[in-house]
Amino acid sequence: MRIDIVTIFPKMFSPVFGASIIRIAQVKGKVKFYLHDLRDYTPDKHRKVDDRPFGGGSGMLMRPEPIFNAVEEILSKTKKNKPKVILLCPQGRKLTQKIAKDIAKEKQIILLCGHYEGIDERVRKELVDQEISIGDYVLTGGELAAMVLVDSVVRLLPGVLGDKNSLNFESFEGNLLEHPHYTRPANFRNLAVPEVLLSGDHKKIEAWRKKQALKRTQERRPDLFKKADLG
Ligand code: 9D3
Repeated sequence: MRIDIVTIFPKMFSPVFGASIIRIAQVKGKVKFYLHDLRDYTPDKHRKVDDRPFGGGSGMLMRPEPIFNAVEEILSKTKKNKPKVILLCPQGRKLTQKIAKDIAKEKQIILLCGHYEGIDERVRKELVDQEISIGDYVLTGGELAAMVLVDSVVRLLPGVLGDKNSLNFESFEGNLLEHPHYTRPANFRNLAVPEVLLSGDHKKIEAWRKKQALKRTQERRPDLFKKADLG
């Protein structure tokens, strides 16, 4: 998969893309990132990317011209991939595992990181295919949201994760939270691991885990529990 990112803070991405699964995915050739500094696409020597809103109001907006220039240049080189243009913004659909899975099927995506109070509406109308938010809290810009989206998508690309952590076992797949986990030692500071997990009785362990997962989901995420797969 090819991921183009248009941002005024390209350097924010280096540490995140240079570590863990996202780094491994690049080394394995499963994903390639192209970071584009939005200021490189401004026509003026001040490299200005924002301006005041028509009609008044506080705060600045992102100018349309640099964004159009950036996206059009990327498209002119990669049209054959039919890339989807995704804007990270507070007004978008809230990111879910389903959305991440759908995006993971794309050959190429172009991520636009919003900033300031928002972007000129003509960008949305003409360039953007999909708007995504990562949740109902206020971020400073779209960069961290883009990184969250990238993380959720890249780990779904075929061959990125080993079979060990294969995807079916993950939380949210059956709309259940995970059961409690324990590792060694069996007794840590006089805190014991539940007896059943040491019993070697795999049927009993499975039943215990399922019960714990259901209990947790009911207590913490009643919204998920309603949809849960109650075996
Ligand atoms: C005061 C009104 N705010 C709109 C809800 C203004 C505003 C807040 C934050 C405008 C832009 C931003 C910057 N945030 C993002 O670009 C953003 C975001 C977020 O703030 N929360 C969750 N997901 C996302 S994706 C992009």
